[in-house]
Amino acid sequence: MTKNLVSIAGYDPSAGAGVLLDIGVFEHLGFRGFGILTAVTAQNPERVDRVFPLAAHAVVGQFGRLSETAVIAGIKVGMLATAENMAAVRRILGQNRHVPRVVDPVFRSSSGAVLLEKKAWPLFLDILGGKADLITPNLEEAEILVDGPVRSVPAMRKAAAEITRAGRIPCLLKGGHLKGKAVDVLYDGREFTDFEHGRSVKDVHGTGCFLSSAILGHLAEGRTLKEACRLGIALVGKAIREAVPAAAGRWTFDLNRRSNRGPSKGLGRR
Ligand code: PXL
Repeated sequence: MTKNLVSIAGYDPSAGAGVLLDIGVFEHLGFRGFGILTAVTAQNPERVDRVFPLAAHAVVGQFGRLSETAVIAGIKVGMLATAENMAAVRRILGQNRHVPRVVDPVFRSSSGAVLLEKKAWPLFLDILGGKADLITPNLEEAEILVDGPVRSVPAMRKAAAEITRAGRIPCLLKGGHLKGKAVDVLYDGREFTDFEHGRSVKDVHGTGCFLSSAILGHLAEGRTLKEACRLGIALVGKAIREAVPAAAGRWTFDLNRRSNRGPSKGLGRR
């Protein structure tokens, strides 16, 4: 039977990021995707214009009714919007220790919009600590989590270990924006694994959402953490190569590209 994975995240109407993208990735990997909304955004590839957070009881209510009847095989957490939602999600994750859980710490959009209220940033590892199997910060998010610069591979190792210690969660620190080679560093609490990959010349929206969802899918298949990270990184790399232009010099994933007829022209307006 098809297994069910849940994304608890924000709503980007274009499916470039957030719950809609996550569900697309889950389905691509052969799962059924469920979505619990934490916030609705008004955005396009140029900017996130508005964030409309949902109340924490709306998040709890969505998950509560869903889990009464559906068997959930894994949970991915993305944009949370508010400290109250973060606390609500802590309880949800705590009640679902038996399934793989991946947390993508979303603080700001690539265009700079605040996607988690700033007062929640220093509390992130305290509140969600010990409640997941993996946390997947990029360099900027790692700098927020450790409150200091993270600009080199040695600094990434140090930060990944610090995040794992403070958050009691294994950490995959993504170095895609690093000067020099692109390398992601996994620290599982015992050892470091480096994943080197090609640097993308495309600025693709939603790569963090995509990767965390793909890793969750591979964990739910029963893969080890290291193997799930390796497969997730490979899949997002392939999806970036197949991404299509959106607007404003940005690109968007197109998981159906091979089944579409003819070359994709992207979202198509300008
Ligand atoms: O890529 C971070 C992100 C996550 N979730 C939602 C978003 C964005 C960025 O815009 O809109 C809903």
